[in-house]
Amino acid sequence: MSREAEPYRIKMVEPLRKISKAEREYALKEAGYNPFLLKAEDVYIDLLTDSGTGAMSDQQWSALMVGDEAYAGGRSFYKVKDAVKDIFNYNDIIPTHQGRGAEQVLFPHLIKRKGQYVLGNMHFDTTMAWIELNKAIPVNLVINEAFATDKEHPFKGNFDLERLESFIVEKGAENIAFIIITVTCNSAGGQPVSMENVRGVKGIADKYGIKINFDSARFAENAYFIKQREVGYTDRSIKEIVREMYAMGDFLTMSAKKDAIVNMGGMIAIKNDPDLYAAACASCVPMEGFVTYGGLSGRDLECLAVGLREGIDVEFLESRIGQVEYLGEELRKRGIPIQWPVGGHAVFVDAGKFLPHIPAEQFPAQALCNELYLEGGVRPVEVGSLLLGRDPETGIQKKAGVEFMRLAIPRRVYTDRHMDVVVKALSNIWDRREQIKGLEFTYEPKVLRHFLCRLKPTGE
Ligand code: P61
Repeated sequence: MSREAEPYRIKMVEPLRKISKAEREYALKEAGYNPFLLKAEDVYIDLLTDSGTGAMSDQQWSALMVGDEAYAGGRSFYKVKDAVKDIFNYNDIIPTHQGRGAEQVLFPHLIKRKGQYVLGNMHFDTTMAWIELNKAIPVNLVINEAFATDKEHPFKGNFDLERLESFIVEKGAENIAFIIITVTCNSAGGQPVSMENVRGVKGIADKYGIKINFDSARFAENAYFIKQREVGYTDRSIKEIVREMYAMGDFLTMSAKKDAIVNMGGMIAIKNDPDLYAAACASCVPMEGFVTYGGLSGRDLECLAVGLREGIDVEFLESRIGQVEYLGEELRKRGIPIQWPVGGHAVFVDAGKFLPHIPAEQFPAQALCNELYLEGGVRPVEVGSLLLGRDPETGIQKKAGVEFMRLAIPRRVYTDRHMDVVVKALSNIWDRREQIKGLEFTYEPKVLRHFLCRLKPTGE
């Protein structure tokens, strides 16, 4: 694959430190075999997440200085509002401190009663948590190809439209609170949703009078894949693709820490529904803050307005997704099983296939995360049964479609040489994979347990 060089040069650097293997062993044990509990200083290459970990540009850092810190009606709010109108063509915004803040404020206005369903391609964990906390039931209706990691498919984030419609017919449209289209589909491996599929979802939603929310953390990466892979979009700009797509939705929730390249921030945007906007505003004030800052300082909003525009730059997207592809291809060449094609923000390693001797309830992907830390000082994250948790009603462990270890690449932060370190470390583990053990709990919190749980290797 031939790639252009990065469309930027580096103006500021941050030193990295690599501790010894003995120190890593000690640190991991102290962290209860849960990489979330490691000190970041003890990590060499941090691929836990692409969320809030990107490098801001000189334009963003200088925008910080002109932030308007007025409590109400600040200038910086209007810059974000203008950027959202320009890129998404949605009229109203409510800033929030991050993506889950947006979910917390908006979802109670969409879920009318206990037991309603929220239909998604695949809900991310915090989204699922907010749906469940509002006493609704999240349902995933992604196509089966999403779980066939070695099967080529350009849009593995797509909804299974037949299952979507038959679910609505079976349960009754009045029992569906709303639909969420997550772009890209994080839990399936950062996999995109095609424009054609969004059109299909919109057709069904209109037929049954159901509203559509876009979970928009990686909206620009999704648009880039449409430009690359979908017939008729090659010559369209990223903004044109985003506008066409969002014309089919009613509102959006966004974690701005991903494609909008800020360290903290999120928002709700509403296309054209003054009543919903008014209701969400009324909740925002006690939960997040006044409606023109919603948990963010004026300087955060300034950076966000700039980041939204930088995030849709096609040369940047080409370089960013090119780096993720580079990592994926190097691993695949060595026979390491990954979700293929790779997603926009991360390479997802199929840990179930990597460690077939470890059963799901002993969390093979978490075991692989730990091993990669021990081997190379690299910190990935588990996206499998540990993250999925238990059924809130029965307490039974849910089983993930695929046990993924995610290598999420922060934006504009690491070079390809860092990717080579990851490839080497994972290849070394591949050669001795039979020796790796599963894990069991020593402490298991009830909600979103993966963040704070403690584990130990089985039999130790
Ligand atoms: C991530 F380990 N994602 O991918 P907030 N929607 C979507 C997300 O990807 C998302 C949110 C909403 C993270 C952060 C993260 O167990 C974890 O700004 C598609 O994080 O509130 C977040 O946005 C929520 C990492 C979240 C985790 C939960 O890394």
